[in-house]
Formats: sequence, C-alpha cells, structure tokens
Amino acid sequence: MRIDILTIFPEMFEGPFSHSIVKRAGDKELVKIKIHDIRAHATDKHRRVDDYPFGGGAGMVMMIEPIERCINALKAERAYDEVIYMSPDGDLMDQSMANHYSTKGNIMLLCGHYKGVDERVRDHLITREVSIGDYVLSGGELAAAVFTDAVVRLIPGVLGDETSALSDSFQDGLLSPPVYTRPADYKGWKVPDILLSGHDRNIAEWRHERSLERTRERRPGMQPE
Ligand code: 6GU
Repeated sequence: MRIDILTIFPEMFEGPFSHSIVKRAGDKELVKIKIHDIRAHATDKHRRVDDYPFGGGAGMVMMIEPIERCINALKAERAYDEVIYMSPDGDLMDQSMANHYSTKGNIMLLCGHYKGVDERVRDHLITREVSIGDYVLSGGELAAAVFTDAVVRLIPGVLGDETSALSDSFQDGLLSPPVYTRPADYKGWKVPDILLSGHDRNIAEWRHERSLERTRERRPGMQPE
C-alpha cells in the first residue's frame, strides 16, 4: 500500500510515522508513506499557496492551482483508489472505514488549512471527504496522521499474531477487556485472581464478559457482530 500526503506543513509528519507500528510497517515495506509539500508546486515567485476569499471575509483560502499540480504530478505516476480531502465536514471515520482502506493500493490525503481549500478542489479533484470526529482541528495534518495510523496497523502482516488487530476495541463491535501486568499486588491494588489462575478457558470467558459489560456501560449503542 502507498499513502501520499499533500500538505503545506510537511514537518508536521516527521514525528507520527517515525515510531512504533507505522515505522515497522514501513521498514517491512508493507506501506510507503510519502509527504509532499504543496508549496513546491506554487507557480509565482513568492511560492503563494493561499489567497483572499472572493466576496471578502476573514481568513485565507488555499488556491486550486498548486494543489492540482501536486495531485496531477502524482496521478501521472500511478492510479489512485481514492483522493481524500481531510475536512471536519467530511464522512465520519470509524473502524469499518479503516478496515476498508487497509485493503487499498494507493491513496492520496489532501490536508487543508486556513479557511479551507477553494471549493473547486472539492468539486473536481477529490473523490471523498473524511473527518476524524466532530471537533475542529487547525488543519488536516493531524487528522491525516490519525487516519494513516488507524489504516496502516490493519494492513495484513503489520501486526504479529500477538498483537492481532482482531482483539482490538471496535473490531468485533466490542470494547477491549482490562489488562494487567506485574506486580500482581501494587500497594494493595490487586490483579483479579482469575488472571493468575492458569485456566485459559475461564480466563477467556472472563475477558469476554468484561468486554460485554464495558460495551454495555460505555457504548450502549454499539452492536456486537
Ligand atoms: Cl479531517 N480536519 C480538520 N481541520 N479538523 C477536523 C478534521 C479534519 N476531523 C475532525 N476535525
């Protein structure tokens, strides 16, 4: 899988993909994540990527031309399954959306800023709009990083059997059960006896019950599959 991220703040991606699971996925060549600076496609000598809104008002709007040039340069290299604009008014992301994209070949993520992008970008250059939740971020970059993390960890081979995504919260419509590690007694705060019992069947049953209980209490609307 390949994910191309288009941004005017490429430095914002130096952290999130350089650690842990996403880094390992890259090292194993299960995913290629490429960051593209939209400003490199600006046409005027000031490398402008934003301008005043027609009709007036506060805030700047990202111009269509540098964005189209950046998108077209990538499209000339390969076909894309989806060109996604990250936007708070897009389709709400959930685990099933992450599953859907984890099986795709090539995806582009366009990050907006300021008051957003010229509407003609949304009308003509992208195939979908995605939001990561009903709150407003100052730009699409953190949303693109969240989207990428949620998708990449589901690519077959990224997680080992030990950390299989199948036991994730949400994956089977249930929240995960509580987990514990040493020490078994910390200042009198004890680990449930059953986890120390060695009875695998009973432990599995206990975990399933805790999952059901937690789901009922915290996500009453969530439907187990
Ligand atoms: Cl995709 N972008 C921005 N700017 N804010 C958001 C978002 C995206 N998703 C939730 N909030």
